[in-house]
Amino acid sequence: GQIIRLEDYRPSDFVIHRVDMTVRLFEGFAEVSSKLTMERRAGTSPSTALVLDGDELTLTALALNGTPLPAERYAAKADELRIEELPAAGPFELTVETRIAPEANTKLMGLYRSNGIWCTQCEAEGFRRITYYLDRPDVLAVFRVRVEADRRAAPILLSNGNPAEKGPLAEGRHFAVWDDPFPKPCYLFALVAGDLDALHDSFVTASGRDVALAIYTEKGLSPRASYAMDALKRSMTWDERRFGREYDLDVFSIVAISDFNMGAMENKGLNVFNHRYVLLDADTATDADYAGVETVIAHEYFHNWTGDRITCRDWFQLCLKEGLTVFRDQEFSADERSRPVKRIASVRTLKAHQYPEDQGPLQHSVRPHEYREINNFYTSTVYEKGAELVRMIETILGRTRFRAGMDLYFERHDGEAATVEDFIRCFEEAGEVDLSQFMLWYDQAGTPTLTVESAFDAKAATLTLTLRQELTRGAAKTGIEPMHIPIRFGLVGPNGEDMSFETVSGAKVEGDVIHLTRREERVVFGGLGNRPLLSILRDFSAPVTLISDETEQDRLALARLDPNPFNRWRALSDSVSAELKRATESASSGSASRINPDICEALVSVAADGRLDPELRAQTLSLPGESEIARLIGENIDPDAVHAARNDMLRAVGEAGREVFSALRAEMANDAPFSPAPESAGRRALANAALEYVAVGAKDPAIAARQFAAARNMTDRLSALSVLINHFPEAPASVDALALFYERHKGDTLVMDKWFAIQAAVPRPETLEAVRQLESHPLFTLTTPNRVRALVGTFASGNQVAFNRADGDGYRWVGRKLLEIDRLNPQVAARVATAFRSWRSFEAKRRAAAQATLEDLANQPNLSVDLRDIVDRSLR
Ligand code: B3K
Ligand code: ZN
Repeated sequence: GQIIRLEDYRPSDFVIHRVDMTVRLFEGFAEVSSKLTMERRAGTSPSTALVLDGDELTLTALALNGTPLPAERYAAKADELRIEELPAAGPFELTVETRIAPEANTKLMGLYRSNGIWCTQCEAEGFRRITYYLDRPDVLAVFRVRVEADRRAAPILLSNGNPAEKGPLAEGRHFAVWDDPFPKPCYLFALVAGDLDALHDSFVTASGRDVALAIYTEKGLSPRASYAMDALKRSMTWDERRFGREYDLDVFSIVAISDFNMGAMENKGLNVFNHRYVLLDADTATDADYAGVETVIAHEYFHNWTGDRITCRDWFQLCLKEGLTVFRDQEFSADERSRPVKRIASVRTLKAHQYPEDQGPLQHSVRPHEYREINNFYTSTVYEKGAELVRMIETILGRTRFRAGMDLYFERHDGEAATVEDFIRCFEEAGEVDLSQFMLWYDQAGTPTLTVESAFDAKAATLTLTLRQELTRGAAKTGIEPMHIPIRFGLVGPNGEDMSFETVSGAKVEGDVIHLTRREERVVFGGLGNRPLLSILRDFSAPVTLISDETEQDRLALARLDPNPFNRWRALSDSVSAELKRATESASSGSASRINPDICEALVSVAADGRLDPELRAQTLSLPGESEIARLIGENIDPDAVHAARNDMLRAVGEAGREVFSALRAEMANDAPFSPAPESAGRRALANAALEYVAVGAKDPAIAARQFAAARNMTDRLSALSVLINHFPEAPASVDALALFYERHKGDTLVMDKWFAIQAAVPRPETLEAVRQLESHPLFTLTTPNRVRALVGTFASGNQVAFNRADGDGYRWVGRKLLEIDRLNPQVAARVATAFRSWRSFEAKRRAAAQATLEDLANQPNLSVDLRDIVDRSLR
């Protein structure tokens, strides 16, 4: 594991124009023959050797222009093929043959087999596990791929691009040839072969081109792909309308695979998905699953332009495709569903995942400067914070100029491997703005703090804001310079309308955006007859930590009056957070405290407000999670106190809103057949939020048990089951429900993942023992990433109380599992290990225990580069 640095980037010595590949699949092995048409790059010295990347490869043949190369001309190692004395100028053909073992590939990178299906995952560096190649994103080539396999084992043979030829071969075998006319880096290569079912459909693009759509699944599961197909077609339409982007091949296929390291992969024309982001129906999937499928389908499809047509020059530019594509999928969901609800959900995700990352030892900038293992940088900083940066550009430019910048980007860089600078330059030109200061957002890590003080002068009729930004963490490495922070705002009058002001001076203000560009600036609004309520950072216009001098009273007033729905939510949720923080502090000091009834009342009245979208009400009612509360406290955290405080609040609100919540459950009930539409999902979300308050308020599992028994869809069933086992873990009703759930769904892999996960999430120390039992359950396996994430991942990242048990046993158990997982699948191990990232913020005893486990891991001789990188950085 060497350190790779952005500053060391230089282009490859050779270029590859085209790749003609034949992959012959057999039981137990595969033969790969790849003919590379390549050339020395102009300016490369004629004596420079060609060094192709490999990873656990065995070379079986090598030829130059059709003639086998003598042994002294090359050196083949598992991780590198070095060839000397290649032609000084002009194209040549290199034929490289390797033999690989997909069945033995437990890392699930390269070509592997999942439930009998041959499939590939090449991003970031998996292609080098298939054949020797220049495995870097700035080497773009056109691919023609021939796949051969036994006709019975693999009636379906797929690769990127358009179908070219197919036909029979001797001995019951057959072949198919695929042609991808768009030059691409090898990380976008894909191959799938197997006995698959398909759901077919079609799409006509804006310019009238016919596209054949297909979603391939394991046998018998294709009916469950219909929502995914619908989401795909909506994504295609949306990208035409919103960004003018049409699809460009004759076919677009998605394959759902059960063993997959992450969510999905945007291979050109042939996306490969973790089946959890494809397969859905009312009986097995929750509303959250439906929303997740819609998002991931859209995300991978949008990559066709932001990722495939325009790719990244090097892996440091990862946010160029990922941040931008997350921004695009968030916009899609906002347009398809409710914009404020989507914004609230995205901000909650950002705070739950990216903020702790940015505030702990795994902190890195959106564009990292160095890495040991690139797969560890597919992080929420690159993805979610990366999306926030794109959103800030839109806020700074306004929607029209932002679109012009995107148009320029597509036009100028189509077919290229670009950089963040290339991207930013398009907006500078199209928007006629200087974004050089804005670039700091890409290179300075950490969450800036934005402090806002306001002073109203009645005599002068002015409101003066003093705005200050501060960035502390990451300072040593990157320096800290003030950034350009766009702050959307409004001055809310007594009747809940935005007041207009007559004059403004100080920092630059454009429309409803203040541009803070210095460490500290003032803004003075004049001509204000009475004191407005300041609604600041509307729609969360910048990813900062906001500290304002607003009072509790101001917040509760804003929660009622602010015309900006996001900030109404923000105001109340900040009150709730402050109260939870206070309650936690008094719980850890052992003193009893009462939850502020005003806050409970405010929550109950939002719940009862029939003018509000049910899903928005559900969002408001959903309290911050325990790790979010812990993050707000920041140091010396006692997770048991956090848990107690959060439960006290649930109970207090449940008691205060007893009638309202019961009435809501009845009002939101729906006899119509299941629909995944956002309106129906919103009603279920509100009803299920109410269920938890009713059950906790009444200290009675019976209501949840009844809902569990009567439920006609997975959302209602799983919500009831979670309330039962989280709040009444010992109750017979809970034990029975868990067993019934198992009996009903034990044949369904995706539902069994839920069954493992909800048990791993039960917030009490005893969950460790439960999880250790589940480890020996016949359905548990360490070789399927989804199952590992469901049990070990949920325990480590989704269960503050049990993972951070005071005796350190939670850490030790996860540490042992990490070693076992690492031997099979380093990427999954590394991902699970990030659960330790906040270890320094716990109280001393836990801190010491976590450190001991991490040090134990660090002292292991045979850790993968992936896991070692996370462990070392966590200890740093
Ligand atoms: N680009 C892939 C992620 C690849 C992860 C490699 N370790 C999926 C996505 O972001 O769309
Ligand atoms: Zn992506």
